[in-house]
Amino acid sequence: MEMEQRLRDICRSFRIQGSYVESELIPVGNVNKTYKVTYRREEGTLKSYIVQQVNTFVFRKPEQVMHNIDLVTEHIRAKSTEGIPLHFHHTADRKTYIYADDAFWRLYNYIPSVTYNTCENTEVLQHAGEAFGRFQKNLADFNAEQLYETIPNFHNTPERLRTLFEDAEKDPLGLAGSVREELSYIRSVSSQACEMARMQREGRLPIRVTHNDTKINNVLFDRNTNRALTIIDLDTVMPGLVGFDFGDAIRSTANTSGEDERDIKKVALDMKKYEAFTRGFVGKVGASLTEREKSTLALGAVTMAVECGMRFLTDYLDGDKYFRIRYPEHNLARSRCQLALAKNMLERLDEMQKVVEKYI
Ligand code: GN1
Ligand code: MG
Repeated sequence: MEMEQRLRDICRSFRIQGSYVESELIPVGNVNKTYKVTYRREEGTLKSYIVQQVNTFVFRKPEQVMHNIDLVTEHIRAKSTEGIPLHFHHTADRKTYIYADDAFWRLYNYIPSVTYNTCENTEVLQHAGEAFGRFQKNLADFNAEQLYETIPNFHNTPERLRTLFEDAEKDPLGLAGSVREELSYIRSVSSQACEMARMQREGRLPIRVTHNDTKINNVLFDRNTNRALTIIDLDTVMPGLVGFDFGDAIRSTANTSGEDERDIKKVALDMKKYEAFTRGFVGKVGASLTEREKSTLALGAVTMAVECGMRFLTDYLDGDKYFRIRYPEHNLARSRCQLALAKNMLERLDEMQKVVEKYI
């Protein structure tokens, strides 16, 4: 009851019209707390909203997160012709958030839909690729300098590499000896993994708006047609490289196994899934990319797999403080899986790039 009153007060702050009907906690995500709240409008129809409490431990500057989200969603909403755009409601003083009882809240439109954590269906994967490609395309004319870097150095691969080797050197838990093989593999591919960061530094790749969490479970699909309706979880929208958004999607969805498969013999790039996502993504955004961007998409997938492998390994060496684990060596297993995937992709890089070119 107490929570219900709180949600009603929040809805009033966001100027929701009609009478309150019900609310429910939606058990999604590991970071924020999400509620679906339903109102009956004056004419009798029901309308639902997502009311979300943002985790301010993870997002230390939530106003900056909302600044980014507000600009990006309004830009997309102004031109969107496909799907259903996200719409963050504003308060009377034009803010997309409120503080209530020391918590940080926001409210956006509820979109009836279905989501997938993993996906074998290549048609759905193509639709996911189209959704992320459309996101890029809609933001191709958006000046990324307007955005805050809400998590500094998020995809600064050389910095991630430095951190890993520094932590392996300090070795607070005495684990470095057991991961020598992984460290030496990472060193052997570090130049390739840092190549895109180098190009970025030298101004050879344009800075765009990137989503930075391009997993398939962040796409809402139409229940009946399986077409993508919108992309959610915009908390990490920041300036970045298009190849990283593409690459993170490939790393997470086009693996023959899960992200943390312990039997690395099972880990490889699934070429069918890769082709399906690529077809959708490149088909939507390919024409608005520079030649160099196009030529680095496949490398972006390798980069993201190595970088993710480094992040998991760093967290393992540091005592699992960042990623939630389900068993003691979970981060090590995740790291090995990502590195095995990177290895397989590096062997097939030309083949991967050919698929990109096929759909440009
Ligand atoms: C984290 O928590 P989740 O699944 O949204 C991480 C991503 C990693 C992913 C790996 C803000 O995302 O960068 O790719 O784990 N997000 C952040 O599973 O660090
Ligand atoms: Mg996320």
